[in-house]
Amino acid sequence: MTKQKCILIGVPMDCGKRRQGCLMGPDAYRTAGLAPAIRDLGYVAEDRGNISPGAFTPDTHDGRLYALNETIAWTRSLKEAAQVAMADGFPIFMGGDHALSLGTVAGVAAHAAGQNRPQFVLWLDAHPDYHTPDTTDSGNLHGTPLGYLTGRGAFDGFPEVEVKVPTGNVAMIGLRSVDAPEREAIQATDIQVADMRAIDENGIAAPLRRFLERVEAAGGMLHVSLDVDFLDPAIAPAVGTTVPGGATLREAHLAMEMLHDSGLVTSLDLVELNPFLDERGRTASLMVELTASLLGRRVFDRPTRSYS
Ligand code: 4U7
Ligand code: MN
Ligand code: MN
Ligand code: MN
Repeated sequence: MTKQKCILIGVPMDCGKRRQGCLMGPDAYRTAGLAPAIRDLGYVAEDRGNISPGAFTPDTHDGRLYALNETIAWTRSLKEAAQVAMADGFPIFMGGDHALSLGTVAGVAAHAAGQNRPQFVLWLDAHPDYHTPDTTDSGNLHGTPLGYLTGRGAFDGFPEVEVKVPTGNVAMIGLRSVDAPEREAIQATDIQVADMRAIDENGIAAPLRRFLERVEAAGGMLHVSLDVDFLDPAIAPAVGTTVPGGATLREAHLAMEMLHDSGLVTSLDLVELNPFLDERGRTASLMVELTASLLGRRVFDRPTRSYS
């Protein structure tokens, strides 16, 4: 990516699931030094502070879907904020839980359409987050953003997704917890999937390279949505939905390094960090390190200093 301005946007959204704590995420990233790490790499980093949802009718929490009104209010304001930020630079959304992607990706995709460019989405996550309000058992809306963004099912009350992300423009890497209705639906699409079994067998580089080649060939813009639970809980404990058997430290860094080298990434979500569950800030710090890799931090400039 060209050395443009990085725009940090705090999203203290915590209503996408019942377990609370993600609202502390933005301040944990600030404390862990996200902005200085970005500046060290030669970028301008502008922290625009936290955004908030617009007014909404307080949720009664007795319905099937948890915090529906609040989630809709966040989605509206995030969609708008994402569109504005895309016009100014490279937005980094510091979450907040994964329900924030309902809004960020909708806004980013609307911006891409205005540029006449196709939007691609890379979902780095243990989960596909491909539910609809009808298929979710938990009622937790952080499990639904890709269902919403691709136009799957009815999302009553949510803003219309004018610019849907075609399923063929989505890659999910790191999957290891997929609910039956998600599995069935995904198998009927052309979504590119690399679950942990595939990563064990072939490594993470092969599926990522294949996806990046497709983004490049299409002249696409690429949004990366990085869920903390993509990582193995042994290295990233600060998340409510831990699933063993996740990406290793090097798999995650390699993915970030390849994303940087592609020059294709145009926006980023950092989601699901729950600082209340962290151990001396190690997960927040790891997420900062991964962001630095995505923005070009490296050991040596390849290929001149590579001794392979
Ligand atoms: B996350 C789950 F049932 N699928 O719907 C659900 F396993 O943003 C988990 O990826 C969703 O952390 C996880 O509640 C959402 C569950
Ligand atoms: Mn997720
Ligand atoms: Mn997840
Ligand atoms: Mn989660």
